[in-house]
Amino acid sequence: MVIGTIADRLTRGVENVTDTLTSPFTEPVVRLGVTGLSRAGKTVFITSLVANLMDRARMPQLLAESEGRILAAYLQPQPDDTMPRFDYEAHLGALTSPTPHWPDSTRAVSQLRLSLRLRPTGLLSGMSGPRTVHLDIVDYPGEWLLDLGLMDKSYAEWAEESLSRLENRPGGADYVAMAHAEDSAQTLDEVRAKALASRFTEALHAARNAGFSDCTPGRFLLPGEKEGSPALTFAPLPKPSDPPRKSLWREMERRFEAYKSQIVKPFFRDHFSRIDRQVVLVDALGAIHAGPAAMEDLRRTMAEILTAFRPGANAFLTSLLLGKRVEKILFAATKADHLHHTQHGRLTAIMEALTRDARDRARFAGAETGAMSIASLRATVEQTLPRNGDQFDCVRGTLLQDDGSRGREAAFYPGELPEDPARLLGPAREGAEGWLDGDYAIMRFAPSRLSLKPGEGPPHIRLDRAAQFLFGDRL
Ligand SMILES: Nc1nc2c(ncn2[C@@H]2O[C@H](COP(=O)(O)OP(=O)(O)OP(=O)(O)O)[C@@H](O)[C@H]2O)c(=O)[nH]1
Ligand SMILES: [Mg+2]
Repeated sequence: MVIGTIADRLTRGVENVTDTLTSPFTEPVVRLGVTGLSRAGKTVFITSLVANLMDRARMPQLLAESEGRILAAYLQPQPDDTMPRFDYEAHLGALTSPTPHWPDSTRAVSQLRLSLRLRPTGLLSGMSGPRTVHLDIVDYPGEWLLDLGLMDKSYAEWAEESLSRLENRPGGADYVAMAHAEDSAQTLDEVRAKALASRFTEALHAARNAGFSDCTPGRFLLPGEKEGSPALTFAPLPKPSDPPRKSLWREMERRFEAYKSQIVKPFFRDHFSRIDRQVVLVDALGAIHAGPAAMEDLRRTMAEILTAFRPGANAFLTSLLLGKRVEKILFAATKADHLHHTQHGRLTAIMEALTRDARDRARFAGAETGAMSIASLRATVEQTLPRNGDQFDCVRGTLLQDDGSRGREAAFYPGELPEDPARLLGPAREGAEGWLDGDYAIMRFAPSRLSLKPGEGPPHIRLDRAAQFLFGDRL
């Protein structure tokens, strides 16, 4: 255990040294992390960002582009042999096909390297040739960050906490009863272990669906490629007085430790700790539509996820990062094309309020933070329509049917977001059942059919500003 920790530190230390030693001579790399809860819009964000960096006519707010300094952008082979490549071509294919559709849900970490050739700036610009900056974009599920809290816990501690939490949650009592009925001092029986793990997973899903966010282990909700392995086949059990070796309890303990060391730790060590810039995507509109409970859950989950960006809060992470930190974090409310632009400012204010605690802490840790409302792929156009003597600022697009097919075109008015975010966050915190000021509707729009001119990427809202905030200073 101790040896493992020391060895980890050494490897990380050596990596840091080589990074700084070679950086003046090799080409600089910016590692951009893209995260968010499931369905927040990560895949569409990365796909559209890359497409718009390759064809930049829609990126005027990216300074290097407006100053004419980007000479070329091209995809490179994957720098990490062990990480799956982000399937850019398939996702872009879905969005730009003659019957465009949203890309499939993704379940694990993946990465893509985009390289930019830049005209040099500064005093020596006349004397040196173009330089290259590599942008490594890493897509990973926000749910995985919830596991950070497990690293400083033993199995016995975690099991006790989990059981007492589950007791009062919908769908939890059944599992707790099952766990207490189990004689965990008996020798492990794999069939029992599997049954416990699967009932426990069901209980976590039920809690999650009922709006609870602290549902660890995160991989039980989003398993990634390790689904079914022993490290994912454990569950919390009360500790018997003196559990013998090879007993069910001891085996669960061993698997919990394996989960930490073989699943959680490699993710933080190999991927998370190397991120320089981070964008956190949030489907705030979806939560507003779903009501106060969903909004409050989103706020709590975000606060929990974002402790990962406050390294001092966790001993494990502190030892891994060795002082390195994320330099910039952007909190972006996605799918802003569901709103007329006159409401984007309000959505941004809600986003800021939603992540206020977390942003204050991140700032304290030295990272620059920002909030924005964006649409990675604009699926609507704006339209103002008269109704009952009033004017309504609507958006118009092709509706997406429940079966996923394209429906008719329609104009849609989502309701008016309050100017003061407290009008939403206050009732949410207090457990209100519905919004006071009426409902916020949401439609699912299908991506529009695109007819792009040469040099044009897919239509978006503020993706260029997001790019400028995240890595514009490095170009
Ligand atoms: N209108 C609109 N909808 C969007 C936009 N971005 C994402 N969506 C919607 O949100 C859904 C989820 O987007 P993804 O990019 O797949 O989200 P994700 O975070 O990668 O989801 P997982 O891979 O399941 O974790 C899409 O299928 C779209 O319906 C956008 O810019 N505009
Ligand atoms: Mg995805």
